[in-house]
Amino acid sequence: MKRLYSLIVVMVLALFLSACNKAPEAQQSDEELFVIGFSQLGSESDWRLANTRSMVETFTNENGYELIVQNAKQQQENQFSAVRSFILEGVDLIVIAPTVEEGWETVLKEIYNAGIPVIIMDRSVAVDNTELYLTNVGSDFLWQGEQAVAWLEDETKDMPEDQTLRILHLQGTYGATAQLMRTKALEDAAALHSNWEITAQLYGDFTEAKAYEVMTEYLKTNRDIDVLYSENDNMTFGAMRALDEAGITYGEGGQVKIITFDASRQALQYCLDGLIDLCVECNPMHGPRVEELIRQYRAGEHIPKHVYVEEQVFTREDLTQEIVDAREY
Ligand code: GYE
Repeated sequence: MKRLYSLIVVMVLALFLSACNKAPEAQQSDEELFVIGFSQLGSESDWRLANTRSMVETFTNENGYELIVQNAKQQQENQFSAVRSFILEGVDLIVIAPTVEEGWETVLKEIYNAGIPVIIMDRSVAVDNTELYLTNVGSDFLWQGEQAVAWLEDETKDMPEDQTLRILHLQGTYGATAQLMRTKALEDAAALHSNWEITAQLYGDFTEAKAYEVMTEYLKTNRDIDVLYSENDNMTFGAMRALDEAGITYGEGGQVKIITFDASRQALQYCLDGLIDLCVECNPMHGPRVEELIRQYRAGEHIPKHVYVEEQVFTREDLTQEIVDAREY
């Protein structure tokens, strides 16, 4: 009995000591890590995968962060649930890459009331009270669309006025800033040029599979296309496959001029190979930019309400194999 008693005492003591040893350590590392809840809208494109990678590679434990990533699979409701779970977990900051612009007011207020700062990344949110988020970091999507349109104007400047330029327009997720602004640039330009005709607007939801499907269907009855204006690279790849199968040529010397957005490595390669005419850059490597904003926020520094990324356009003349190979995404 005495032996058993001392054994219990030893065990309890051992447990106590190990708890004493471990507790401060665990507490310390928990305290050190800055916890970020990241609501990523989906994994619909190469751009998106690169964007997620950039965030994961930036916000590592070694860098002092814990990143909780939730993939919303292109559904805004899933983003709402993700954000609410972040509030319950009591994260230090929330990053949202919003699917669409509308519908955020309520959930942003919930985050605000919980006292958690929010950074909007990539696309924007349409809310009256911009105090509900710290900042929005992303591309200037209207600028991108305007670059595409300016290039097309230049390309077609010698076209006779009575000849129609037939533009097929592949659109991304309706209501997403990237869709709204790229569409606006094209529609505004088409309204200014009496001989530009948007012959159809097809819904590709920013995915290769959807674009392939709608293009295949469309090409069964319509083959008169001069320009394909595609709102992202993956839709372009799907469209190229459909054009191939329909026996319609494109790119340099082909029937259809192709304009694409993102300028991912694969698209640049096609451009260098003469299959795509214009790549408008959309840079997904936001991790370091978001980190810098978080650093500024934690240091109590002033943060601009909107941070735009500098981007460029590429035609074949701007590219070499080295440039393509060095592309990060
Ligand atoms: O162009 C597209 C992605 O919002 C910038 O979304 C992003 C767009 C990008 O699916 O590839």
